[in-house]
Amino acid sequence: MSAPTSSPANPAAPCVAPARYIMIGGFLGAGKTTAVARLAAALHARGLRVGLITNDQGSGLVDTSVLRARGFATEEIPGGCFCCRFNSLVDAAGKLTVATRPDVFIAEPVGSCTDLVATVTYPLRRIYGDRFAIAPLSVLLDPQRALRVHGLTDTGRAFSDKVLYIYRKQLEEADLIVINKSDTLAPADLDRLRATLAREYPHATVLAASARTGDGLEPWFDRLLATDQVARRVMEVDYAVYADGEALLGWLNATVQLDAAPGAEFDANALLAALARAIQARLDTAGGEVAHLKMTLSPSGGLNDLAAVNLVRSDFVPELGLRLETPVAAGQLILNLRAEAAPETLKVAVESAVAALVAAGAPLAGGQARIDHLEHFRPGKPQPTHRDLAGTPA
Ligand SMILES: Nc1nc2c(ncn2[C@@H]2O[C@H](COP(=O)(O)OP(=O)(O)OP(=O)(O)O)[C@@H](O)[C@H]2O)c(=O)[nH]1
Ligand SMILES: [Mg+2]
Repeated sequence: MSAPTSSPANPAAPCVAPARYIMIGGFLGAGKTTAVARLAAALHARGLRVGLITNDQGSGLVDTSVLRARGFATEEIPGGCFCCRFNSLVDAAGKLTVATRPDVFIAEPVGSCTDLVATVTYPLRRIYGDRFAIAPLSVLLDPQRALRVHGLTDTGRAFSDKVLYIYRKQLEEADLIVINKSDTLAPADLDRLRATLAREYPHATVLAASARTGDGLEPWFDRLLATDQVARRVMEVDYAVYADGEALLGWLNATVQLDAAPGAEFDANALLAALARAIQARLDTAGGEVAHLKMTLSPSGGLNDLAAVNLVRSDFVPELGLRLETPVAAGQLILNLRAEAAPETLKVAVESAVAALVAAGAPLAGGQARIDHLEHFRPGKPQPTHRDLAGTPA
């Protein structure tokens, strides 16, 4: 693939080869951002320029902070999903083009979003066909969650039916279903899950990989680079059920300034883990199933160093994916929480967990926490900018 050159009149418009547009979807916590970072690194190693686009219903995104910390050019689209903010998606590609002239765009849609083929990739192809070569749509899944959804295990708390409607619709429109986190699966469970997915979603190719260990990624990445999405009839979506499902998910984004007592320092890794456990315990008491709690802590005045923690199910453990090597005197916490619970429940859980951490003294070295920004809401009814019922041929 050769690098596109941009026209001064319209910086998003390449004069030569179209940039490849890769979208990696999947439910909340499936491992999309981890996979995006892996794919971006693999493309970089092949000498390709990469531009990343993140997306969320709110602002203050952990994913943007994680991807930028890894050194990738990243634009974010806050305040609504790609389908409802289609023009922002194209603008984001334009901004990245001005900055880095990417050969490949990788976009991560919101994990509660579906109908992306009809509302994003088909319109992109129809309107900007000469600008983007659209790769097959990948939908990642967390196998532990998938075993529950497909009735292959009866352990753990489940989402309600309307949330599961979105989950299943995501898989229904996938060209490639990627069973991610294969490192967490016994071979027999992987076989059962693969067989179930192949039977229920016959249009899709089912792959297995681990974005964490790197196993199985190359064959998937090769497909994303070598093949284009093939147009087929779009699936039917009941937007009333879809909207109800989204509205069952509480959403909370916050940024918190953390300061140790004068002259003191605190262990950011331990603090993140303790805060995640405290929020988890409070939500567990309230009965809400966690879809994804993710937090980053960046030291004040630090460059790209970051500590990060994730929790992807109520009955799992918070995992520290990135660590800070040395204690910090102050830092900014970004917190994104999505769970099947009322937004007010999330707010109470987060605020009381932060207050308890300060009151305990030791985790913050006797310091203070100041919540600078906190938004909590239920995602609004999805209202796509476009909805194409058929794709123009590639
Ligand atoms: N064991 C294991 N964990 C993984 C793998 N891929 C991702 N994870 C973990 O899963 C958690 C969620 O990963 P993300 O990449 O943030 O998931 P996401 O789909 O982008 O989440 P949202 O953007 O919130 O929807 C993190 O703790 C990751 O480290 C994998 O292959 N194996
Ligand atoms: Mg993500």
